[in-house]
Amino acid sequence: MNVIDEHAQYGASSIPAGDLWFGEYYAPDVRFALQCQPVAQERSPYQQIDFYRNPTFGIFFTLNGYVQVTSKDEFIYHDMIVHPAMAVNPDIRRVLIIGGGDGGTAREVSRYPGIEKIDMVEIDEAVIRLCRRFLPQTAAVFDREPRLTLTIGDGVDFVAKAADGAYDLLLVDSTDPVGPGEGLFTAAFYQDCYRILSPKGIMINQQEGAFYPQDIWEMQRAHKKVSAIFPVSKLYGFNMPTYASGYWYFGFASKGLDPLQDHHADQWRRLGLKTKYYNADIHRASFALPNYVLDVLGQA
Ligand code: AG3
Repeated sequence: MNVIDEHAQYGASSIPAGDLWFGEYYAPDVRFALQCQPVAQERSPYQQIDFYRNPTFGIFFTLNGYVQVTSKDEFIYHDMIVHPAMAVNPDIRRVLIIGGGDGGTAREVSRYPGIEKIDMVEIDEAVIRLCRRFLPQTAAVFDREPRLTLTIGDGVDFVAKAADGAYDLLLVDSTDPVGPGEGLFTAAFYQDCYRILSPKGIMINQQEGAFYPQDIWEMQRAHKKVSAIFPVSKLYGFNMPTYASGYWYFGFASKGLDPLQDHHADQWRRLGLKTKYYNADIHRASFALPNYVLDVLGQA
């Protein structure tokens, strides 16, 4: 288990001995830890779900021991999964969110008046139920968004059954490729994603980190498969304090639109959306990759 109960050992710590810590291993010898109070735990048919409270990060929850969302930094992830694609194709009307049971991705999508429908398919109702109760910051959207249709089910089946060209934007807000998220990292799934996108369609998918070996391996596999199917397949990064190495990536894939050449910065700005992380400069900068990341992708 990832929860560790231990004495604070570093420096002249103000943390009293015996406090409870949540720890996530980034490598067998590297662990990120947050002092915590347990809030709720549930073992669903799909995964272990744990909610905690930490003074600095607020409420946070983990799936199978991996941090998913914290109150403090979720704005970064949710800005970055939604806004870049919306600034590339301002005509996006029909959106499909796969996963994202906390509601943060749906919340950001719902801010666009031009969006006509938001379909969302989440495999685990327990994530939604617990987020509604403990994380209204992200989950309140479920109770107030009339354009949103929530399906509890398997995203892989959902896309397999969806009609050709049915969506302008797919947001794959998945966990890591272990457990219920696994199918969302397969070539068959990406193939269906391609098929159900309109000609100006864009797919954004959670594509891991590029620093620790396990994350690198998963990033490489995902990127290779997406690039084999989509003519445009790029990676963009963002600073995520509670994910491994503090830096994380999304894949941007499309049938032709390019995230930089087709960036409609002025049109996006005119919408007047207030964002705490995303802006036009961040949009451009996020697609610039460090050499070691290019190396991971075989593009060095
Ligand atoms: N989705 C999971 C991001 C990856 C987390 N992985 C990790 N910590 N190893 C977050 C859901 C936000 N809506």
